[in-house]
Amino acid sequence: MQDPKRYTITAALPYTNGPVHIGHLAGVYVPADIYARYLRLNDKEVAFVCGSDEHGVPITLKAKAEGTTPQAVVDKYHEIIKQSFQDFGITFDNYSRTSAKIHHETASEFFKDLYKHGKFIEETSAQLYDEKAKQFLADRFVVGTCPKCGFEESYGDQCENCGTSHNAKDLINPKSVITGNAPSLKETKHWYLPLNEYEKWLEEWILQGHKKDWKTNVLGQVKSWIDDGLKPRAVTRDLDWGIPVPVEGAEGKVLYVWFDAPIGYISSTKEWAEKTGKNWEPFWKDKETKLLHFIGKDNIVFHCIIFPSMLKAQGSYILPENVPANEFLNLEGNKISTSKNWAVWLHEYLQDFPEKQDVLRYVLTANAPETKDNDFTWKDFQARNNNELVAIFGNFVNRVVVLTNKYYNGVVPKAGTISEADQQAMDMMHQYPEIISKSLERFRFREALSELMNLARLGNKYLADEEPWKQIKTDPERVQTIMYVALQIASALSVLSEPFLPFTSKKLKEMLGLDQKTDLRWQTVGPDKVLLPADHTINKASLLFAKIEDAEIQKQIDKLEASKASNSEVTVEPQKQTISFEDFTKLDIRIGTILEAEKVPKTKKLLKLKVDVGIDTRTIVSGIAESFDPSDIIGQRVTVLINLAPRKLRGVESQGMILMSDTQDGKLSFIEPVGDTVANGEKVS
Ligand code: B3M
Ligand code: ZN
Repeated sequence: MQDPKRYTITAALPYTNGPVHIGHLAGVYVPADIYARYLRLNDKEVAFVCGSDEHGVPITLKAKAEGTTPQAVVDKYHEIIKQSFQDFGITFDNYSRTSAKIHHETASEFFKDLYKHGKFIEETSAQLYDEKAKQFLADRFVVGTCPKCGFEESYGDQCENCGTSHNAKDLINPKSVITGNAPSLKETKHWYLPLNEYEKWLEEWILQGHKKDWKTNVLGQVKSWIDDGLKPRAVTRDLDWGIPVPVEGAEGKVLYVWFDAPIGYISSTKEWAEKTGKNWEPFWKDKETKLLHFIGKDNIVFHCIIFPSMLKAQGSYILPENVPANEFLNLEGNKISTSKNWAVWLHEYLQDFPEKQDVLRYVLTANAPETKDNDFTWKDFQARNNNELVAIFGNFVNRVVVLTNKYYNGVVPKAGTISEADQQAMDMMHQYPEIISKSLERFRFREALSELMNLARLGNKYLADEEPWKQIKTDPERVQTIMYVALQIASALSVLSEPFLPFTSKKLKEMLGLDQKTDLRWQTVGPDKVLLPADHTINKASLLFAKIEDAEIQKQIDKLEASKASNSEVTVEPQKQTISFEDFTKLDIRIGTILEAEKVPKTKKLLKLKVDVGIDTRTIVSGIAESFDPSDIIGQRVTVLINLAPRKLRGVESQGMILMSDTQDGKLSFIEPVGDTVANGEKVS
């Protein structure tokens, strides 16, 4: 779509089972906000909507864990999340919540509409049931082995290891999260969206229609689901927390959270329209609206397959033009985890660094997980602040403002003869709106930010080449021109930095006396307009960025270490039920040596090993690939349970199990004999 009339920008609705952390910010909210701000600076009509996702199993589980009600949980986190987004400068036009009346109504209507038009399949079938908890087990209430990759902790609706989305009944060895029991089967009626009927259309719309403009990670996931074949997907659940299924014969059932949550984008837009006296419908129904979903990679299936199929089934809605999903951000080398408290929480960051919103925005964008998972470290945070924001951006602005005040009492001097170097610098500067736009419009936020920094570098280089502080003694007239040019570069920075560093942009505009101007736009930075004409008065210099000292960083690292330590205390599992000696003697455990190791293709966790266990050399498939490189473990002594019934994992028969121990840093460690006098095949008893 070349020049849409308006934009609807959605950012994934955060689950209200915990606060927002840097992973959410880097993946979703910072890029979405940059984009929305950029569009507004270009005079585009934008509805940037979000809200709290307050249904679903994670909320119910959190309430159970905290010994409180789901309502209390969502009320608490909704406030924290909403406030922290605001303090961080995320400019949602509306931040709603899915417990809002308008959302319940909108989602119910949507369901009823599809129901009335025969878009669902109604089916009674046996589903997983926890006899003790008296509850059906779907989604995150059940874990088991992923049928696709063999990951043993897959959830009922999605495997966190390989990203596959499945039905709870597909899990191998399912286990109730509530009681730990193996579920039984019980009949229940549900409504299914027959995704299989949309397969061909999805394939044409996305894989053929968008193969050039969508990110490869998104296309890759979509292709793999379509290749696997789409199946009907239940959009209702047997739960007591959620939006009641609005048809007869559905008592005690609610809408599946992933059915109602994306409709939350629509209800948030409606809520905004009501507040502002606008009409919401063109934002969702006019073909000249560009709809964009900003999400993390674990949400791709829902935004590219399920929600579009719902919209298509309904018939009057537009479809997303793009779904620029990001990969994941890790923290100090480990996966961010809400339950393990391994995270930098936004509301805590804002307490510790109340004036440094832009530093975090900068680091998360410069290091955004756009094409692969990335790592956030506090050392990198410090280095980027000190070596880039302070030393490049801050330094340039500071020199310009200080010298202008020193030489001319803050009054912009008249330019004299423009030299070749002056012209070059200004020509370059005038290209930046377009250079940065090009990157932004392709959702390359890292690249866009680094171009912004190149503009600051251009300013620094210009000053370093022209040396006004030296020339002031010999050629004061020339210095007038130099400062005039440098001031224009600073003013360009104040405008173009706004989407990325809004707090800095505001401060800089104040410093340059541009804050009262209401006509500053992206394209104002160009050859036709002078932002700081001669005789305009600027203000005194104030610091845009301050150096961050080691002690401040150490405090953050200590905080993480402490959470790791307290975590490891609580994660030591309680003792299991006692067993008889006879039970124990059934286990045949031997010492062995790994002879060969290779990765099982298309899995993250699995290694195929050849292990000499004394009696024979056998194949064992082991879920240790995230802790070890195959080449590093050849010759490793191991402890092996050899009489475990063989089972197939990803097509390979595993004839035993390597015994491993968990480590404090979430990896695995071998259990090996001390010294080399224990031969392969020796028994462990
Ligand atoms: N609540 C976010 C998540 O998976 C999920 C997004 C809903 S977007 C409609 O963390
Ligand atoms: Zn999996």
